[in-house]
Amino acid sequence: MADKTFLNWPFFKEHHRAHASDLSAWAGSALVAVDHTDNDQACRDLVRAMGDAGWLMPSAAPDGAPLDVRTLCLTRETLAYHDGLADFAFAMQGLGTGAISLFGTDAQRAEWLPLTRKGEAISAFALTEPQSGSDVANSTLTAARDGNDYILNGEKTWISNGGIADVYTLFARTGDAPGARGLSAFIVSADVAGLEVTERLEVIAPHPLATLRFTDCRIPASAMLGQSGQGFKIAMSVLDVFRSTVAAAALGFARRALDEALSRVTTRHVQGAPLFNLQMVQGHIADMALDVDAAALLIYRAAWTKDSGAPRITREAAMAKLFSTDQAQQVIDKAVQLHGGDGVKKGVKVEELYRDIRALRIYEGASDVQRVVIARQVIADHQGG
Ligand code: COS
Repeated sequence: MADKTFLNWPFFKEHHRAHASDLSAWAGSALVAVDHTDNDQACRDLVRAMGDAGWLMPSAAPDGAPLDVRTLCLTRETLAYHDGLADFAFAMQGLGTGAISLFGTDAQRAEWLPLTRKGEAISAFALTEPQSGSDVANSTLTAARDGNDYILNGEKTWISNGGIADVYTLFARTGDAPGARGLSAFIVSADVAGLEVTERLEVIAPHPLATLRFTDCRIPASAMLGQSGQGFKIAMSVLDVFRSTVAAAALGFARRALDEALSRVTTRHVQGAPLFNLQMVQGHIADMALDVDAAALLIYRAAWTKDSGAPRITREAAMAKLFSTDQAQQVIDKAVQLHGGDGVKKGVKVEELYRDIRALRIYEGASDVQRVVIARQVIADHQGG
């Protein structure tokens, strides 16, 4: 039984506690046996089921209100506890439309957000390119102005939901300036002529993932999000919000690993006594519980800070993501170890968690990038102060 006492922390309001409790009850029955055989279909089904049940509503803000980061984090934590693919499906509805929620016009929000919040359209965030993952300012896909249109040419890769998305938030170079200042953000419907999926990528925790090629794709200038040249800042602002939620997903995986480990060490006997009686095992359990609580504190500190009106939570979100994803890996590794041979057996939950956690230390800003972000913020604060 997952520890819920953190919900009593002062970071939360009553509606957050009710949300966590209701979603947990829903997930406990709806996500017990998600069929992962066909991940595209599983994702579509999960988006539809979560949309029907109303759980996608917090993923976007059709009225332009700020996103409730605590609700996003609680949702990802809860879904990840039950099923990694359900968490992925929810997360992408948010990340894929985050720029529309935060920077879209009324008309742009009205076109897509009611659909993605009901699970009637699937969204994706198209930022990474073959030559630019961490170094976003080096993006090369071009959007050239042509009358009232832009023409897109180039490639994006590692695009989650690539191949099944209905709409992409795309970052492209509009040529206004070099580096970070030359990027702009666009809304691109998946049915635009000239957009093709050139490769489907297979990874250790399978989910829809693709490389996309844009060849002379014509999109209206009205598809631009925010102003020309604002793309980098839009991407970073969206990542500020969603990096905390990646941390929350890692926390959900870690909580589940801790629970699985507790079940194991209290029921498995060695030399006539439960494994838990061994002090070495108690040491592992203590370290796991400590990592879980420390991660939760960093995550909900970041989320509460943003919800309290902070314009940027770059440092807080980076700390939450770095610590929570790295430590969740440690927690899950210990859970596998405590399961002995069963820990690496297909179909055993901790084996699935072991695969699920790894990519979270890489996507939406690798651990190394988070260290760079934290160090830059700390030195800027020091010099400013
Ligand atoms: N919010 C708003 N603005 C931001 C910002 C943020 N979180 N972070 C940076 N900016 C602004 C800066 O203030 C700067 O503005 P000015 O030019 O007006 O001063 C501009 O954006 C450029 O910032 P910076 O100089 O820090 O850019 P860098 O090219 O050095 O990039 C890193 C810094 C590496 C931190 C950035 O590229 C990054 O986060 N990379 C990881 C990308 C990622 O997560 N990829 C995964 C894709 S999604 S799976």
